[in-house]
Amino acid sequence: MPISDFERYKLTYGPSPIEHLPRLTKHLGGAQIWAKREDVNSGLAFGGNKTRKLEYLIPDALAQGADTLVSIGGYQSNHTRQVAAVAAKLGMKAVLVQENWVDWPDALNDRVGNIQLSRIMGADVRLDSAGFDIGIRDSWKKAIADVEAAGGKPYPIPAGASEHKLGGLGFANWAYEVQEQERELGVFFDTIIVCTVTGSTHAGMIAGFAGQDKPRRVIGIDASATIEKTRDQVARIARNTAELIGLGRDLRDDEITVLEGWAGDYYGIPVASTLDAIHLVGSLEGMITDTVYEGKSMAGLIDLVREREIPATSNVLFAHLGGQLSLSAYSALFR
Ligand code: 1AC
Repeated sequence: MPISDFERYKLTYGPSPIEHLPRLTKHLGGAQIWAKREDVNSGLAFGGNKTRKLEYLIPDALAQGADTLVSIGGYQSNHTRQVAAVAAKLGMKAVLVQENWVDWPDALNDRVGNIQLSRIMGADVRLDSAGFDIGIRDSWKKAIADVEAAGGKPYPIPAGASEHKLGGLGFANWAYEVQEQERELGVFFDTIIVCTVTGSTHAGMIAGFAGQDKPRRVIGIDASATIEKTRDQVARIARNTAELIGLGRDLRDDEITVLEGWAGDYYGIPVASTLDAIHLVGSLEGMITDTVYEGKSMAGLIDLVREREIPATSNVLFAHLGGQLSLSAYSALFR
């Protein structure tokens, strides 16, 4: 059925703003660069891309009579922070498995930033020593079973909401929101740049844009450093989402692009290009990006624009997904 027929529980302010980045555009000397700001999309603990996805999961959770959202991520997961906020707002409980996804030596990595906010919002935060993996984890299944054993009604939400059947809908709808904003702005964004790790943000966009008349490039920049897993996951979720919203055809392989080259060796560990990108957009535009997600996708955008892989005639839309709340765990890099 069309995306407009899916039930949506409003957690965001409405369409997220799109703004031109004139100083960054001038500095790079090529394509026009714009940003769509999911980092300011909601008042719920600073929002972000997962808040938009949760708008489509919450009606299902409520219909099932769930009382506890059970999810998983790294210590500095933005996703689990947004799950905690939504649970608090709806008077539900949140159980969050927080794995040691990033081998990062900051002594406050499991105390500041996202995880601090989740604790403030009353979530049951369970630290787990397991490392990074975007797949389904036993620790999460155990947390779901624990809630059931205690007489609760869990609603399972996998990492990033990505492996959830409705996880792609939030960003399929984003594609239609962009189309509407293009009409108002009188601009067509021929290229979209988005950070991709667990995949459903990028996959949802691919499915949503595939149903529109004018073709455009939706470029995912890998930040997982496990590129094959991310590519497979994006393709699978994009195809499932396309079917769910009634696209009526299979997605072509050339509609699914995940580029590597900016993740470094590990998820969550910034490299020189990440830090350069963070400083550049911060100093030119006052726009804050982070070491895990948007610093890496912005580094990709900068290179693609500079190298004219994205032509100078293009209008590029950078999807800011709101990863910056982990920055305080990386303070040593910004002294
Ligand atoms: C990896 C899903 C992810 C997060 O914030 O936990 N983006």
